Amino acid sequence: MNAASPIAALLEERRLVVDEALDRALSPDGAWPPTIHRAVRYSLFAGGKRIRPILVLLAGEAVGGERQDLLPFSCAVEMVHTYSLVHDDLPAMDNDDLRRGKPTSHKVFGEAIAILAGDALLTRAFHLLAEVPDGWNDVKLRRRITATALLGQACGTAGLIGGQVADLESEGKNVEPRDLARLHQAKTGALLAACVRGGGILGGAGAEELERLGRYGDAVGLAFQVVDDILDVTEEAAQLGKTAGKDVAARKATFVSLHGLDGARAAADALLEEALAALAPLGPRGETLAALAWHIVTRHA
Ligand code: GRG
Repeated sequence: MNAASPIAALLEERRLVVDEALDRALSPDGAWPPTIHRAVRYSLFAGGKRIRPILVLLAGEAVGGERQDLLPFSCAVEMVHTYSLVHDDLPAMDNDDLRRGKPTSHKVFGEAIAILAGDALLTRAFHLLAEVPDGWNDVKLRRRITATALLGQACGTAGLIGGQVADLESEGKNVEPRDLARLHQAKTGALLAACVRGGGILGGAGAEELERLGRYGDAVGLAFQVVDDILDVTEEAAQLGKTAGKDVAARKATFVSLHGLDGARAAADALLEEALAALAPLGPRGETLAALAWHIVTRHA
């Protein structure tokens, strides 16, 4: 992607907004006890792309939502995502040394603090969503509660955790294409889809708009993981900021191992088409989400 392209500028602007909100949502660096706050900030500000919180903002803005109503949910999804990465990198799981271009949390702070940093991020995400200003009306409260429940579902046993369990259990085994799609949808797709639906709900989407956003979120969520599978074999660690070639080394079933590189690219392209078709009736209001879908499918990191 050209750094001067409109989508690059838009992503950079939203990334800065999200980073500032995340900074405000956390205890300061020196808070007691210092180690846990250092560990939380180390992983959260290690240089993630912020795709999930940006999806929340763009989905909410597409239906006329105000940024201040979207930002707490944006921060919460990034906290949940970062927790999942910290825990996924632990020796008991993927046992990785590199994440977001830096040594993983357990390499820097030790395993116990890395586990607790993940726990702290997950806890703070839901704490933040429960912090509502005095004087909120029923409509705002209901939207916040609905989006929060959606996030809880996406990171529970039907989503992130279920997908991670299926992933761990699939290593070295023959996996059917349908089961792989289900695993990917749970491990990766559910959280990304919750970002889009949650953003839509918080932005005040009507039923038809929400249905459109939901279809877009499902397609983009799965496409994100298909592209992740492709990048694992086509890109170097320096580009990815994490160990490359891990899926092959762990004999993991991926879209590439099951369908080949061309098959995986075709699947990603088909999902992009699905996402764009879902947005089409939104007209110009869907343009930034369309650009983000295109960016997700054509990215190199
Ligand atoms: C530990 C409950 C638990 C779940 C772990 C997130 C996860 C499940 C595993 C990490 C490995 C992996 C391939 C996850 C799929 C999701 C994914 C592609 C994560 C990377 O997301 P990016 O590229 O990362 O958005 P940044 O660092 O840019 O935020």
